[in-house]
Amino acid sequence: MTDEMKTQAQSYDESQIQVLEGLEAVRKRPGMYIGSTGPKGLHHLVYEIVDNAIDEALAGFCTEIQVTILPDNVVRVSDNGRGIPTGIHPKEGISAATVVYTILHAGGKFGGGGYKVSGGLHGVGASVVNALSEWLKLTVKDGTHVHYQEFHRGDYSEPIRIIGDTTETGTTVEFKADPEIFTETTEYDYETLLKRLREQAFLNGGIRIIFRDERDPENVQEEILHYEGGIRQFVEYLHEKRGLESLSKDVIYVSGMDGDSFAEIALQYNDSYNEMILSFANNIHTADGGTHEVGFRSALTKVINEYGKKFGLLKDGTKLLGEDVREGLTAIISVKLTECEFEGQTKGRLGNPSVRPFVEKLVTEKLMNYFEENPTVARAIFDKSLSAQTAREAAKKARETARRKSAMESASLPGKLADCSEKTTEGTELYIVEGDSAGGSAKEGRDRHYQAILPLWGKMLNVEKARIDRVYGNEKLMPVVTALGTSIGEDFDIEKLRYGKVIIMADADVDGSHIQTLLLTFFFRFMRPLITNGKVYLAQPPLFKVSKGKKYKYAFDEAERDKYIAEFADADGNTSKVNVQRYKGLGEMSSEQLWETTMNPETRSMMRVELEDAEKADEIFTVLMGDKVAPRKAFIEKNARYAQNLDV
Ligand code: 1YM
Repeated sequence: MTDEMKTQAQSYDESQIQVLEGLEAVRKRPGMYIGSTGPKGLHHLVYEIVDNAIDEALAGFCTEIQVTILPDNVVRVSDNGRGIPTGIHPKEGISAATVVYTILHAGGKFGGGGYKVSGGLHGVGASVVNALSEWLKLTVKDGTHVHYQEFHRGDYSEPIRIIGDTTETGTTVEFKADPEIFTETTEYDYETLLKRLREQAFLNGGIRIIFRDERDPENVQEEILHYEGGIRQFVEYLHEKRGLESLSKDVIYVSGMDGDSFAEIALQYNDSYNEMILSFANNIHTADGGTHEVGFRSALTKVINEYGKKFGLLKDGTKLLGEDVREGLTAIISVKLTECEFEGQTKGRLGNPSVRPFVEKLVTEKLMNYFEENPTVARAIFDKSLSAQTAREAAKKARETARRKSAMESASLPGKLADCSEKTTEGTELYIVEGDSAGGSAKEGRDRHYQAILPLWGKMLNVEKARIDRVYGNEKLMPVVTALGTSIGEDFDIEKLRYGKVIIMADADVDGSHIQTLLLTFFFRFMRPLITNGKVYLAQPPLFKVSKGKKYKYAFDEAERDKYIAEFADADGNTSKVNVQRYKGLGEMSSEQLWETTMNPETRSMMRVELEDAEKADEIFTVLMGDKVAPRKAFIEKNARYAQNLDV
């Protein structure tokens, strides 16, 4: 051995020890590095690797990224960048590529220059993915050679080596998540990955991401995500997907720099009453907003008010509020900073103080210019805001009337409500029941001590097509509001909820799911904390009664029905004495049956409505309850499973 070889071998051993200690920490507390070891953490592995490829694209060296889910949930990420450097790292004495994949926090320290723009949950990157993978294979092409190295749970037995020649450049990583770590599941969800990759393609306009799912060889899926228009196309995509009509043809786009900080904003108004502002900092979604969003909002309010003042269009002495100018707005805000400060419990809020005045000034100046150059669009936006203001004032009047009325009638409950005798909320339940006949059975069957029944009938207001002023005084919805006691919108107060649980009981048919969806839309838009506090449930009435003689069982789907038929069959499999009754509606059940199957807390099964993803839920409600048929049809065809079993 030469002296040089000796020192190399020595530092190789030293790095090996360091590697094992570092990666051992990751395997001991994976949650600290990837947030969780559930599905979220699993998908995070892919994002970490993809982020490195996106960084390379942002540095201007890579144009295409391929992400493929292979059979057995192996993931392959490949880019056509420069390839991770493979030369000996001066400090560690081993290949830089090996350092990146084995030493914690290695990622951004090399190279320098330019900002590290993308980055996952904690930006620790490749070595964390390696530590949490059963195996990982790294291939680097540097235009001359193909370099290759393999790892097992972050550890390696052979250094990186040359396995061939090439004229190409790029990096390919293939890995299999470790089932010892991801005990819940190692299966990737196509839609989850697609959504995130699409988002990255919009945020980094021009990059081409090719996403493939090859897990089922019979049914390979491929999606090419390539948007030259960047976040402008993101806004168009969000409108199209929801079947929303835009107020003007063009998406408004502004961008600018302040020192090393970059900000860009794309916005467009649509014909709905909802606002959707999605903000990002260094390509990370800031779900709880932050300084970039605050800057944008105040600029928007200011510019539209200025416009009104300039042309004398504002009603005397009034001002448009933020909520007025954001009605029907879809906006994407993306900032890229050298250093992001993320705040809050889930690190979902951007904290950097200087970003607020930067974005505010940028949007104010550029939007003012835009309004001057595009007077027709400016006027349409102003008029829309003004109509929102008018509606807000009407809602205020309606609210005051509703308040005065309820004060006068001192909590007079709806006539149709059969209240429970228990006066505290403890253990009490309100059943909202479709139809008078089912309501009758429910009233008879219930435990009147703690179960209240509110029957609903007839066609209900679709709140997706109405503003709050129409909810006040609506004869179908107001009984629900009064029975719950909480009021709606800004006035909503969960402390005033009169029951412990709110249970929607509807037929298991098309009309039933329609009424269920209408009520959920209403709760989602006007009483959202009712859902986020886990107060809303869906009753699960059985579909079949399978009986033989005096024995019977209730079945909640076809599979269960067939199971019970088989159970009740004679020893020789004869089912001629088995009787199957199909319930077409709640009204067909006797009050005893309804109690036994759907209302008795000891025996019933219910679904709790949870809000896993408010953005997704928003989309579902817009598409399902909005007035465009084509996107709804597409949605239902694609999500037949979800549409039947709405789990918002
Ligand atoms: C499939 C994942 O990791 N691509 C990738 C990573 C790097 C580079 C190029 C790269 C970066 C730099 C210089 C630099 C990384 N290199 C490093 C480190 N794709 C993927 N493509 N040359 C190449 O940042 O200066 C870390 S990531 F540290 F080795 F330079």
